[in-house]
Amino acid sequence: MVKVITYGTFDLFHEGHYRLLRRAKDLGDYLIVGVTTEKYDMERGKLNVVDSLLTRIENVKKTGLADEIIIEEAPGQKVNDVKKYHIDIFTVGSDWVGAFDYMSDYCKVVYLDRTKNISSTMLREQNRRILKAGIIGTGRIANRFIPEVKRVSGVSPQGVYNPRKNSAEAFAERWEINVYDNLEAFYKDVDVVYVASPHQTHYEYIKSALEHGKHVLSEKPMVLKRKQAEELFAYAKERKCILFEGIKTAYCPGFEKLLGIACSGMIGNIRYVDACFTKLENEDKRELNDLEYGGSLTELGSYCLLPVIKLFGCQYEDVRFDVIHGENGLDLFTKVSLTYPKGIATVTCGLGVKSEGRLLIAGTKGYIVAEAPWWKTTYFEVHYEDPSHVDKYSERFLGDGLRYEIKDFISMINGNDKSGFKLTRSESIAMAEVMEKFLVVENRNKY
Ligand code: C2G
Repeated sequence: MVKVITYGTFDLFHEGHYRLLRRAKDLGDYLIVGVTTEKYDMERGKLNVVDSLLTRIENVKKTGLADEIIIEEAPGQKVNDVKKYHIDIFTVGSDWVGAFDYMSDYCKVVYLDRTKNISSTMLREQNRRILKAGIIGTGRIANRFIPEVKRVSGVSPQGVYNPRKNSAEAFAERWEINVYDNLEAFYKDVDVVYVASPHQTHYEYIKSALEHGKHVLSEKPMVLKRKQAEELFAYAKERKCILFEGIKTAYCPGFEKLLGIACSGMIGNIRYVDACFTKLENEDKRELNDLEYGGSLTELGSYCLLPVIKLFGCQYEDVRFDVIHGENGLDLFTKVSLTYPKGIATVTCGLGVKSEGRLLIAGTKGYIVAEAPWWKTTYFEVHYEDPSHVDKYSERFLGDGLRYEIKDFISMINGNDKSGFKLTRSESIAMAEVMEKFLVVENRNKY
C-alpha cells in the first residue's frame, strides 16, 4: 500500500485545495491530510485565516478524499509524521517547490502544479470570499509580492499585466498565474490590483483601476504630487473602492509597537525624529538612471518620512533639502530637514553614500533607537538619562513583510477598517507633497 501525506491550512476551501487533494490521493492508495492549527499558522506567518480549525477539517473531510486527517501544530512535525505513519510520498503544491526537498531523505517528495484560476461554479459560495489579485508590473518588488500574498488567506494571485509582453509572460510562468497584455481583460478577471510599475506610471494605472471599480494597493511612493494624491483618494471614495499606499513599515507589528511606545509618554514629549535609510546601488540600476524620477529620495524617502509624519503630523512649518548629486544630476544622497511647531526632523536617504541607517526618536525624558533595518522593525531600545536603564523590545517580521500590508488591505476591503490609522490618506498626501517639493527644487517637476 502506497501511503501519501499532504498538509495545508485549507482556509475558505476552494477548487485549488480540492484539486490538490484529488491529485495527492491519486499518487497512492491511502491519503493522510495534515490540517494546521491556528497557533501554528500564526507562528509560520500565515495571516488572516478565517475559518476555524473545525470548519477547515470538516471541509477536507467533505471531499471524501482523505483516509485520515491529522493536525499539524509545530515546525518539524512533518518528518516525524513521515516516520510515524510509514509514509511513502510527501506532496504539496508547486508554490512550495524546493521548500520541502529536505524531506527526500525520508520519503519521495512530489510538488503538484498549483491551480492557476480558482474561480469555480462548484464552489462559488466559498469563492465569493476570496479576492483575486492582479499585479501590474513585473520588477523586483512584484516578484516579492507573490510569495507574500500567498501567506494571506482570502486573496489569491490571479494574473499579471505588463505592456512588455515578454516580461509579463516570464513572470506569469514563474509564478503560475495568468498573463494579460490587455488591460480590459485583466480588470475583468481581478477584484484587486497591486500597482508595482515604475513610479511615474502609478497615477494612470491607479486611476484606470479605480475607474473599473477595483480596489488598489499601490507601491510607494504612490504618486509624486499632492494634487494627484488628493484626486485619487477622492476618486476612490466616490467609486467606493479602497486605495491603499503600501509602505510596508507602516503595517509591520514591530513598527506599530515602536510608535505606540513613542507616543505613550515613556520618552516624554517628542522633539526630534531622525530617520536614515541608505542602500548602495550599482550605477546601471533604474534608481540611478531614471533622470526624471530616480534618485535616493523618491526611492527611499517614503520609509524615512513615515515615522516623521506619524509622530509630528502633516503640518510642518518648513522643509529644506540638502543634496549630493551624481554625475548625471540625480540625487545620490539627500537630507530633508523639516521643522514643526514643537520639534524638528531629519530624513536621510542614500543610494551612493552609505550611512548608518538608524531611526532615532528623541523626547523630553528619553529616546528610542532602532538600528538598520529599522524599516523592517524587529528590535528597538528605549534609553533614558540614566545610561544603565535601557528597555528592550522585539517583535517578529516575517518574510519580506508585505504580508502585513496585504492583510490590512484585505481587511479594509472586507469592511474592517481598523487598520486605516496605520497610514492615513492625509499622511500619504503629505508624503506626496514633500516628494513634489523636492522634485520642484531639483527642477524635475515635469510629471
Ligand atoms: N494549492 C493549490 N492551488 C491553489 C492554492 C493552494 O494547489 N490555487 C495547494 C497548496 O500548494 C497546498 C494546499 O493547496 O499544497 C493547501 O494550501 P493552503 O491551505 O494555502 O496551505 P499552505 O499554506 O500551502 O500549507 O504545513 C502546511 C503546508 O506547508 C502547506
